[in-house]
Amino acid sequence: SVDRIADARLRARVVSAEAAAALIQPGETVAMSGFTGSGYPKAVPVALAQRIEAFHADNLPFQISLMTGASTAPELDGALAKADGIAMRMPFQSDPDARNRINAGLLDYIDIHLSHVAQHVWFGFYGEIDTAVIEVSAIREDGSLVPSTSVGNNKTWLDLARKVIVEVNEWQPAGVDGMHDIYYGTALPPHRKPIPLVHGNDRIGETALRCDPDKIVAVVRTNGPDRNSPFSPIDATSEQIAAYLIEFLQHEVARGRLPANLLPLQSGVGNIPNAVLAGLGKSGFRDLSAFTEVIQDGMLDLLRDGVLSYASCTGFALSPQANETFKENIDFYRERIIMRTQEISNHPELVRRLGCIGMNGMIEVDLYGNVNSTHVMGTRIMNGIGGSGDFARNGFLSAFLSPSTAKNGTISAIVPMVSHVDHTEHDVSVIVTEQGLADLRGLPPRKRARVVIDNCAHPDFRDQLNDYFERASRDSYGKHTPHLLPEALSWHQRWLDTGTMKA
Ligand code: 0RQ
Repeated sequence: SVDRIADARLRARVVSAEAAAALIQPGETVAMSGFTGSGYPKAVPVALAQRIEAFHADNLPFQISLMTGASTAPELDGALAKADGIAMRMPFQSDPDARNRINAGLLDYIDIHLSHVAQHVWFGFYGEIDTAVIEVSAIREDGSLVPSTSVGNNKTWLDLARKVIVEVNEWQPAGVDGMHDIYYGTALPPHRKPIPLVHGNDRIGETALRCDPDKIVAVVRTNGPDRNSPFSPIDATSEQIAAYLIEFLQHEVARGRLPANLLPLQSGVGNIPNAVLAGLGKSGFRDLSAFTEVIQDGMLDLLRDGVLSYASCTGFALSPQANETFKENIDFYRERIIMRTQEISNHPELVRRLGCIGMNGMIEVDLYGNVNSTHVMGTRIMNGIGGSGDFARNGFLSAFLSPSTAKNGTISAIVPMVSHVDHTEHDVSVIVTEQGLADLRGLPPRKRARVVIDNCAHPDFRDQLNDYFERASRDSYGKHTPHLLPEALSWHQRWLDTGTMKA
């Protein structure tokens, strides 16, 4: 087979993962590839975790600041968190070990919009990047780097890092070459120009990443799979939520507010978005498109069946089975999938121009439509805001989806006041639970409360919500957005004290 490292200069720099990890020093800011479990480095982070553990065994300090595209995998976030090797993490994670350390107050986590990451690093808000560790699928003869299954912030990391370690992963299909679109036209204010992308499937960049070969200090060969966690089968609750959302989209088409093939879809990851995608496949829609961050199983099926004509993304989150399908049909998918840097996949200018339809999960929503996507009981972070805010604020419309209760029915996802705000009432168009859909567009606060309670709340909590809202409407200091401040967060405190939000 053809050597994936076609550049002889860089072939001469192949070393072991341990030798590469030895080039990373305590206190460094390290920027790695990886987005929702795809395209992250497989070997150097594990070797780095071992190096850190050896330091700690000798009572020597060793921690890094770690930046990526989004969440990664046990071999990256998990290994480094377990080794107590991360001082600061940004911008998104979903690893149980990292999450526990963050919530124990041992690891500093900065949760920011995914579209902000590259530009904030360029602006200098996070200091200098010492090392970039980037997985690629191949190195071309001219030294350019063909990304693997995610692009994320790799362009920025390669441009800004003082030194670069490249992992070349032979497990990734060689046929991804040609799928990527790396835009090199970004500049810093005041020199920015419009981004020349008018249709979601326009190509505006190059198919590979550039990197000054003098900065590449090590190349490591790997052969390992992406995280590829299986999806649980679609349950009745997810299916019901999906059905309400799809009915709403059909209604919008009938009213002439959306074209018959909708507008480019953005979809979060998880069970409910997967159910929405499966539902779209069965609903008679054709010629749809996706301008989103992540492609998960359901989108591959829609592409295969011709329901979706193309999908633009920055990474994948596939089950092992879907990954096999992807690899086997890579030539088909390469014609229909465009992988971009995350500053472009999530760019507010483009999301606004294209009129994306955002569909994301949430933890809880309040009577007025403020959404908490990240913090359980206002204090324990789950994952992070990810890209949901990029699409919620800037899209054509934005739907937030959740079961109406959590933790065996002890928690209402509809609360008087959210315990943490990720998406303000100004950014939220539609709320969907298995009880129904609340269309908040064009409604003032008190009318929003009415539809949220009537359409979305679980019957077990409806009386309690009505009671709060009625007393608030009577006794509130202001009657625009009525609240009883001493009670507004009492549901959360009650759950913490008694294990249920029920009064
Ligand atoms: O916890 O597993 O410990 O029981 O939250 O909840 O119902 O499985 O739903 O996987 O879709 O996650 C908001 C977290 C929903 C996700 C969130 C608990 C629940 C469970 C997971 P357990 P479910 P999902 C594109 C867009 C932000 C990022 C984003 C998310 C766990 O959608 O991370 O949108 N969104 N990115 O028990 C207490 C509540 C709860 C609750 C749920 N009200 N109170 N716990 N849970 N609701 C992708 C990227 O940006 C990369």
